[in-house]
Amino acid sequence: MSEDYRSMWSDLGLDLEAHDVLMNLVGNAYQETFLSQKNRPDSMSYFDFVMSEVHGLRIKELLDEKEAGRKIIGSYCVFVPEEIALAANATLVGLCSGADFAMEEVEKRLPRNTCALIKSAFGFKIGKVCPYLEAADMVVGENTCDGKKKAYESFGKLVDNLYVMDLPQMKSGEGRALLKAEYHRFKKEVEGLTGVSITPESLKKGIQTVNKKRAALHRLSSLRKHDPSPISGLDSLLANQVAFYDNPARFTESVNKICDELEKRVLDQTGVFEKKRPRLLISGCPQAVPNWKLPAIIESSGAVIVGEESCVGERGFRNLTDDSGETVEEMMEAIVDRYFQVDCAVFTPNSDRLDHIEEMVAAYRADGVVHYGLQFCQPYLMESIPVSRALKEKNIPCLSIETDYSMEDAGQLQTRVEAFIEQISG
Ligand code: BJ8
Repeated sequence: MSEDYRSMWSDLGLDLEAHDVLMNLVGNAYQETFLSQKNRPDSMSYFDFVMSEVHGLRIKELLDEKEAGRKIIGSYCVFVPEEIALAANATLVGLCSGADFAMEEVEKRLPRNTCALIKSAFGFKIGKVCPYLEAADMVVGENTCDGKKKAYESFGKLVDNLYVMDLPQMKSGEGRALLKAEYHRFKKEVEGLTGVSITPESLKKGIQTVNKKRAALHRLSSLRKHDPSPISGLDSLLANQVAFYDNPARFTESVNKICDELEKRVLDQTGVFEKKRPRLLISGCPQAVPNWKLPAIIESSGAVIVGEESCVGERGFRNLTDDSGETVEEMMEAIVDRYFQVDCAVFTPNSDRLDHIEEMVAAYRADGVVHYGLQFCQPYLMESIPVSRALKEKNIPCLSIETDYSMEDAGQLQTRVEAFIEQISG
């Protein structure tokens, strides 16, 4: 990394020493997990570049955008509508929450039995290692699970620009009305932040930009329906992860380029792995960068991941937003309709999610499902029980994993995953 970046990080208030530690950790994990894979699509080099510059060039771009008058909004949840941010001349970025950091300090502010994702958000702030968070003009929290909801009360004491969005818990008329009211409140807040009023034209453009990004991700995931899969689950997950902070138009173009290459592979019947492998679907909690532990274990154990039923995956980009409205009001309705379909486990009841898992198993021709629940995540761990029961009733093998971000259980996970793969291959 160049000296320019060091002064940029220092100006953002990062702890350079701690940041070096984090960057080394991510760099080594990336090398071991991604670059060591064989037979990767050539166009994945774009993502290698993005990852090598994850706290460098992209942050510089965001700071340049700020210089030119745009605002940066950070978020921790796929319920924060990027369309509205873009329409008001702001850029939305996902905030890092995929690695443990400054845990001793974190556990002075949060109970030990808090999920790793929430702890990570605190650790990156307390440890001063996330330039996205420090560059953000507004940080959006959301009332989803109880853990996040209560944690934002303390988080608000660590960041001075936290905005909390309320979210419904039921897919009822009242729930939709709450989401609508909250999206209007968010729109007003963003307009206040940027000083730019959203117009029908800007909102339509925002919707179309995000739709194109999601359509490119659909195209990529559809290619994984082929057997053999032309791309590894790890590389596809990486694309899903990068979607949260890359420039949307450039990201879309790069994903489409990968898809062009993968289509050729499909025509030539060349997969990413030399021999046939069991096909698995991962379902459950989101996997933020650099949380690659479980997928790395699964693919190094001889299976290929063909889909993610996750917010960093199909749950996050499944639906497009209708862009046919002519007024801001009509398009806001379409945005509410689109997001109200997200089947996060914080909703009750949440039968749509089970239907989606079953649909995905069929569409991606998966031989089994690995349910991924973060330790202490009540919503997903609770749902893992009815999910695995329903799958087993349909003779779909399911392995429920409960883990965190540490590598302590890697050996044990490997053993369980290998046994599961053997069971479904036998
Ligand atoms: S829409 S999944 S991104 S809330 S893992 S913090 S649920 S205890 S992340 Fe999520 Fe939005 Fe839902 Fe998606 Fe709580 Fe569970 Fe932790 Fe979680």
